Amino acid sequence: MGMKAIWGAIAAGVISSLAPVAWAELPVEKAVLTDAPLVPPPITRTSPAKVIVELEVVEQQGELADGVQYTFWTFGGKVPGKFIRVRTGDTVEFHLMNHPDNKLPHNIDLHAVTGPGGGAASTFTAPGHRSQFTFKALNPGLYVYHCATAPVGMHIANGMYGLIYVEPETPLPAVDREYYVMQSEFYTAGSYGEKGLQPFSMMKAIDERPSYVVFNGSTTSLNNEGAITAKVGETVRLFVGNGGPNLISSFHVIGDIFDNVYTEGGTLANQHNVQSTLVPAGGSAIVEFKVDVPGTLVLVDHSIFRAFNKGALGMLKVSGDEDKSIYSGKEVDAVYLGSVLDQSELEARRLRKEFEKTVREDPKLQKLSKAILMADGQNVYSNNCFMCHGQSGEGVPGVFPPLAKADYLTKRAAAKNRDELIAIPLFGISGKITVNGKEYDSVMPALSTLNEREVAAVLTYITNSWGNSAKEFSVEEVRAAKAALKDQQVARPQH
Ligand code: HEC
Ligand SMILES: [Cu+2]
Repeated sequence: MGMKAIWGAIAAGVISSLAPVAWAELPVEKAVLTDAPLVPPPITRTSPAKVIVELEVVEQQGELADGVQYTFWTFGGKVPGKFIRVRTGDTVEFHLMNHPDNKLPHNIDLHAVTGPGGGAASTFTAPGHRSQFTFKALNPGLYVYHCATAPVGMHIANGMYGLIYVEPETPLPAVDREYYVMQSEFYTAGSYGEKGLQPFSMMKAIDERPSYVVFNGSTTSLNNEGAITAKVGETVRLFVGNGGPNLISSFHVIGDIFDNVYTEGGTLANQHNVQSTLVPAGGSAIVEFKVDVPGTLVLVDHSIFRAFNKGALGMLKVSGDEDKSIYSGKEVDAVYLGSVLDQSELEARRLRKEFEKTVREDPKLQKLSKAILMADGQNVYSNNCFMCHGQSGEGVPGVFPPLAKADYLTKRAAAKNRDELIAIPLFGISGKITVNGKEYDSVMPALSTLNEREVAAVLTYITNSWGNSAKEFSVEEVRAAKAALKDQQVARPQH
């Protein structure tokens, strides 16, 4: 075709659709893509651009939980996939590359796309190939993208999802911190915590019985070193996604209240002062809050067994100065007998106290005293420790160290000077410690409400349960340790 013929064809509208004249006039830029929990910087442009997005599909093995491996299928090498940020009106030239070492074809359905399959129809790509298509980001909002290759559920269940944020023309108000948090479930053949490389279970996925519910692709992603951070007084915006494939998230941050919620990832801050917000499978939400006091805020799916038994737990560590007018810490801890206790119950309590005292003071009854310490210790444990260390001292992999058959504990319980162990409930413990070969770098707060007898009881209990065994801790031993440790504590950092 000669030059004249080409212009003639354009004029006739024949090949105009192949020659994107308008696009050529737009400034061209390459999208900044980030791995969770990071978000690309806000867009400062005030007019549309042509944005090039290059996303590579990688099938690779990674850690789903401590000692638990999984073959993830990823957009960009991690779960969730890279965060993409464009602006309303932008023309997005999308390149999908399928790594030559991969075994399967993949594609991408971006919920931000107006067009067949959200792009899936144009991006079906075999291993070692690349596809390209272009779309105009017509609607602002926070959108999920995912693979839509059959069996779709399996591709999503293996990790193929992420978020694309289409900024409104008038951006949301500036905040101090923005983070990317995406919930999803994993359906492994083994149950929660079962070690080794875990295959995908189609049966569990169909039955919607996940072994894992996690934030950012593993039980440990958002914990300890992975925790997101902020300083007192700052505003935080979380871009929250839910890859599913099946469950709806009751997203909640323990210890704060959402000042603004952009429900379902839309552009309207349509609710204020919210405790938990629903995030649909294949949907999103934007939440904003100011952090007012220091401490660790805990991100959970408030379908709470998912948080404490399946991994849907993350941390936002807030540093800065206390404000006792907002949060005082515990102010009163006194005996409360209630109004319903009748005289006989009070009498029973008095007798029990008297009995315990007699037992303690009579050397012949010393043997019994351990049994009583154990019983009391079990009580103290279920009121103060089990929520972190587990009902049977099993801990939570990567988050809370175990007490059952824990070398850290048993070694110190057998030592001549057991002050180091006694210090843990009295003053808390933080920083790097190694328990049974696994490193923990977290914070256990001081349990300052426990009296000396309760400390002795709970230490006796944990060092003589679940396969542990040690000499009992007496009240006298705890009292002496407390006195000796008190001076040292002044020098220690407080958490
Ligand atoms: C809020 C959660 C939490 C509570 C409640 C809690 N702990 Fe801990 N505990 C931790 C964390 C986290 C660590 C590890 C700290 C570190 O990494 O330095 C730890 C460490 C320990 C250790 C040393 C490590 C090990 O596994 O042997 C002992 C012993 C211990 N805790 C006992 C207790 C006892 C007894 C109670 C109740 C009186 C208790 N904890 C309550 C979170 C908690
Ligand atoms: Cu796929």
